[in-house]
Amino acid sequence: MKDTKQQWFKEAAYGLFVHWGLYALLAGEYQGRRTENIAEWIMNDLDIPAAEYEKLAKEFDPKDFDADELVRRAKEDWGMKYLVFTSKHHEGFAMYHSACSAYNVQDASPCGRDILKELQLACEKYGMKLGLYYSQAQDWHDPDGYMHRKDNSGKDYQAYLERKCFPQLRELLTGYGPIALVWFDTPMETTPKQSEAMIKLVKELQPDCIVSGRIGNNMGEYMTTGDNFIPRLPYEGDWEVPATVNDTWGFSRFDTNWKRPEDIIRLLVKINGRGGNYLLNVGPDARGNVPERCAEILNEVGTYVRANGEALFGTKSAGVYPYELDFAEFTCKDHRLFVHVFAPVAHIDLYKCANHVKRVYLLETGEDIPFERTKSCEKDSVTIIPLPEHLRDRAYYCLGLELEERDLIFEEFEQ
Ligand code: FHN
Repeated sequence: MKDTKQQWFKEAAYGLFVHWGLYALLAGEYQGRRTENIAEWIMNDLDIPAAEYEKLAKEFDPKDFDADELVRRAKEDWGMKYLVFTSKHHEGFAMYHSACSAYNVQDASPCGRDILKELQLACEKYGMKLGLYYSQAQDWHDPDGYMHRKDNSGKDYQAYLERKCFPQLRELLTGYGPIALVWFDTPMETTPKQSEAMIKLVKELQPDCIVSGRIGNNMGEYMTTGDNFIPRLPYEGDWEVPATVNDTWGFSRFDTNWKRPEDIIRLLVKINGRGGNYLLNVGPDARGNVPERCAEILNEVGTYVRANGEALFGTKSAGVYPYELDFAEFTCKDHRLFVHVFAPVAHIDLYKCANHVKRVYLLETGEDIPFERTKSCEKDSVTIIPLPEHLRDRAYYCLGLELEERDLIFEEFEQ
């Protein structure tokens, strides 16, 4: 079972992924050709030669980027507990001031700023955990870094690791304060020995820094699901779903396939209810702005998160409730069951929950809601919660049930 041994991660529930790099300048299109894949992959997918792609650095000048404002929004408006930033994505460009590669945001672009340093300071100010995405195997700029579905023969990956990956990890873990986690990604041909060496380096420099599931070789300290994939059942141990609000990670001016705020709230609750964390992405544009629609969606989700934080942060897996309910999802804590209600209903009948319910309340106000515990004709335990008038036409609110027992007790199917 995966165990990060870090309480903050177990309780975090909801985090912000930030994918930002030179690809934001192309925004999904290069010389009139649109990529059909995620925007940050454009260099690989449209076969842009490294010598051409690197010229983008000369145009990168994100005058609007305000690290303080981004972190403030993530913390205060969106209700997130940690932030993971692409310090170097597959394109190979370091979004921090790297001494071991001149291909970095401070030295190679008119931007001339250390973006990561700005984020670090903002995270410290707002009490936000800072994690770093680092693409350890794919590096499309380095002749020895892997590409995807291209000819990688003749590449000396070990040389790449020693020349760029390890030194950059060292810089990242010594120059930017406490790093909560390193979000390795796409291990490709990384051997167990190489994964081990990366972990050793991380732990030597920062023993509390967590290593993501994508380190490869099943050596991660938590399970990272596939992108936008949710395990159907609760998963024991620590885990996280990396996910997008539209379909791309890096900014694309063509991708307007935004999820609805309601869908995101449901996904968050589903993931938390199965014991995982939701790491939701924004892809700022080349000037450093989060797309407006994306921010609006996160604001709306944030309203739910802030009103119902008690039922999200620090929750544990709610197990498998025996019945399919289309209007609700559960999260839980010791002595608490939380019912997140997603559609207007007149009453909630919780069949087969054998816990002794002591109190039912509306999370957002603390208002007591009357309820009745009884047995059905089939002798199932039932808690019946007739909803007060003012809730009957509402959706997207949460009820808390105080339980005598620490854990949930669901009855089996038997006749
Ligand atoms: O290739 C990357 C992709 O660009 C993005 O960073 C996601 C985030 O989980 N990870 C990889 C694909 O799984």
